[in-house]
Amino acid sequence: MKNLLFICYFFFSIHSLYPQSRSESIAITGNVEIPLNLTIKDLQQMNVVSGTDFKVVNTSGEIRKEFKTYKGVLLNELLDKAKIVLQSPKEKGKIYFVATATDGYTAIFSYHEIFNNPAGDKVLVLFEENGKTIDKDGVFVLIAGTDKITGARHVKWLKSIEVKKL
Ligand SMILES: Nc1nc2c(c(=O)[nH]1)N[C@H]1C(S)=C(S)[C@@H](COP(=O)(O)O)O[C@H]1N2
Ligand SMILES: [Mo]
Repeated sequence: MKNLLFICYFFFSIHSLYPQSRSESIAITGNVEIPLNLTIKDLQQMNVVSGTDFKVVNTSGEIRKEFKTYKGVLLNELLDKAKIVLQSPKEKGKIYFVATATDGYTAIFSYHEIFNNPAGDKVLVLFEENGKTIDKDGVFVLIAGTDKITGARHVKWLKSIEVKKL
């Protein structure tokens, strides 16, 4: 009985440390020529962008979290690597990207927001916060740096980016 209690306690503790399942890779899927499944190692070999002082702000304006430094790769670079399928340039207006986490949390970006607006140069898939791998919030976290309420499209436990067309 004691052993059973101990085992239950052990699994409960692990569960509260990692309430969501962690995805060790990000799948880039959908309307792409080359579907990808990228690990931290893959991202480290791409153009790594570093930044400082990111604040995760919620709808009430409260700072939920702050990281001093971060490292990641631009979403537009990941999408270029996967090569978005376009029959004609006019289709760009119909293309959008769905970032999904292991708990089902979702954020959406449009093609023009990412490739035709300064906002796109601040959308990153992070693999490092404060000089360390991410840990508590999963392996990858997506951020949208020019958002006002940065919490809304701060996607923890990121597992996939889907390229879709209306
Ligand atoms: N995967 C995932 N990411 C998420 C959420 C979530 O429930 N699941 N909550 C969001 C919300 S509502 C906010 S305000 C920010 C900061 O929330 P936190 O303090 O729980 O990290 O993360 C966002 N990212
Ligand atoms: Mo939030």
